[in-house]
Amino acid sequence: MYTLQKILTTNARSLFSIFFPTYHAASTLHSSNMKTATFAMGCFWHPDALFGCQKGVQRTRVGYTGGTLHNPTYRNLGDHTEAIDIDFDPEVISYEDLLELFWKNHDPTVPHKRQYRTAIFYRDEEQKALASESKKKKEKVFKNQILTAIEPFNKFYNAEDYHQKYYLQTHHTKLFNSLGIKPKDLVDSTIAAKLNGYVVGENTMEAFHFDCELLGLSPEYTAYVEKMIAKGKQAHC
Ligand code: MHO
Repeated sequence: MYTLQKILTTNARSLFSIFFPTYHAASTLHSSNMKTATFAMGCFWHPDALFGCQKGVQRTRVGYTGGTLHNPTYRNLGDHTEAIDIDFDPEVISYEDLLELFWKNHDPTVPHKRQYRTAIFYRDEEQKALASESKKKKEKVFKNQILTAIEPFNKFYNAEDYHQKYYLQTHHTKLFNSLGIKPKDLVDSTIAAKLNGYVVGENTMEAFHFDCELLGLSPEYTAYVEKMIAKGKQAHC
């Protein structure tokens, strides 16, 4: 329990996390309504940013899946593929919405080595049906053959900490350090997922302003993120 004295001596961010626990730096999921989607669409840094800042996405992890090697690493990937795990609230963003973003943000007709192949790893029969249906629809839109594999989800291995929220960690160090989040906690942090997307222009100013207060950023960092969004899309893999 927080005593009044503790509340008065605590800093603004901790206060914020008392009132908005889901946005706490290392928040964990309590809602039984959360679902997870898993996609592969090339280098995983960009999808981490793209999905992380969508409304209704609680947290993301980049990692390796779709293969058989135990405990793969970036340097020893075996037969795995770079992928993104997305925890989302289906009442705010649907699996269909996520699929739309998936198709729109890579070219599923271009062949790549297994590390970067295009794939949807479904976690239940409903996701399988929705993924197959949307692939069929997209076949009418794309000129070339869609190469996206639709496979059952098996095991997801988190990538190394330095790959999580890569743009925020690597290119926006001052902002990242100001959050006081340890690299190992980035896979659980909603605020890091959001900011990692906003700093590379993956969502609109309007969406940021909606999130802004909840993110609890100082005016200085709010202005910084606005400047980044105004630059437009900046994610490079
Ligand atoms: N071009 C990037 C790809 C990284 S990605 C996580 C690199 O070689 O560093 O596969």
